[in-house]
This record gives sequence, C-alpha cells and structure tokens, in this order.
Amino acid sequence: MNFNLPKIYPITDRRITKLSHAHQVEKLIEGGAEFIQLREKYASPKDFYEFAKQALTIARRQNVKIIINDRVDIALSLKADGVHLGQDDLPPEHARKILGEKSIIGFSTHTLEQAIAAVNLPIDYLAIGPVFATQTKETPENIVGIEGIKRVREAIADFPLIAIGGITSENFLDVLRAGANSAAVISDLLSDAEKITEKIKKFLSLC
Ligand code: TZP
Ligand code: MG
Repeated sequence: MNFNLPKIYPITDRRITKLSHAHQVEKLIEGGAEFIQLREKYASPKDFYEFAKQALTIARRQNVKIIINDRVDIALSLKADGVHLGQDDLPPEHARKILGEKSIIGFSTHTLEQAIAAVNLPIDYLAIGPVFATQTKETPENIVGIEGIKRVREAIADFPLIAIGGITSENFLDVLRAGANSAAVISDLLSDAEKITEKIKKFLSLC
C-alpha cells in the first residue's frame, strides 16, 4: 500500500448537506481530513466530472487524497488518487488495467465470503458493511455488525479494512477495536452542514 489510510474516511453527499462536493471537501479538510471519497449517485456523469474537478482543485492544494466513487472514467480523466468500486461496478482487475499500478482502488464487500474473495483482487483496501443500520444507502445490504468486522479481520490477516454504515462518534472506537483500520462515515459527519468541521475534529480527537 503506497498511501496512509487515516482512521477516518469521510464520504461526501450532496443530498444530505445541500453543499457542493468542493464545499464539503473544504470543510472536511479544515477539520483534518486527509483522505476523502466523492460519492455522487444522482448527477449526470458530465456534472459529476465538473463537481469532482472543483473538489480536486481544493484537495490538491492541501495534499489531500480524493477517491471517486463508481466512476473509473472520471478518476482517470481528472487524475484523482483513486476509485471506490462496488460489487456491481467495473471489476477491480479491469479498473486496475485502466488506472495503472499507482492508483488507489477500494472495493465494497457485504459478507465474509466477499471479503475473503476480495483480498485476491488488485485492490488497496476493502470495505465491509453496512456495520450498523444506515439511512444513507438506498438499498442497504444486511447488517454485518461489530462481530462481522471481527470475523473479516480474522479471515484477512492485515489486509487494509474499512468499516462503513451507521458509524458515529459513539461507536467509532468499537469499530476500530473490532479490527477496522478506518471508518468511512457519511451522515454522522454531514447531517448538520454547519458542523462538518467540528464533527470531523471530534472523530479525530478520539483516535
Ligand atoms: N455502503 C455501505 S453502508 C453505506 C455505503 C455507501 C452508507 C454509509 O453512510 P452512513 O450515513 O455513514 O451510514
Ligand atoms: Mg458503486
């Protein structure tokens, strides 16, 4: 792994914040974020490209890494730091061919079996979730719980593992203690657009 995976991995959401990705990135960086995913489920690829371009301009000034959700084409054309793919997206081996060795590729898994299979893919980290109930994903898979994180950690040795889904500053440390290297968070960081910076500082103060 040629990058540092911070313990908190914020993911942007325009529906929750009513803010542009760039503005969210600005607020998250102000609070100490170093590694941010841009997640855009509703805009056209054309608009997502423009949103991501603006967000990247801000992130690059601060040396913050930007991962693009779903869209290998956008990550490639903007030279983003990487891409995050789900089970139904372009498979990681094809994304790797397109993006090259230096790009960061993350991959979502929702069961122990998927996580075990994922460690053989050309990816830099895997995500397991949803750990807890979440309102953010439109059709969430079954909850894996803290026990699910522990089982995945036992099965994958020291492979970089991100937990996602329903993570808050209240359960964050339990998630890390269960074996996740990092927690990806949307709603608990973003639900009050005025407090994004404050909220990420709170997470970081717990690490
Ligand atoms: N994948 C699994 S759960 C989830 C995604 C994208 C949503 C996480 O959002 P929140 O608001 O942190 O539960
Ligand atoms: Mg996806």
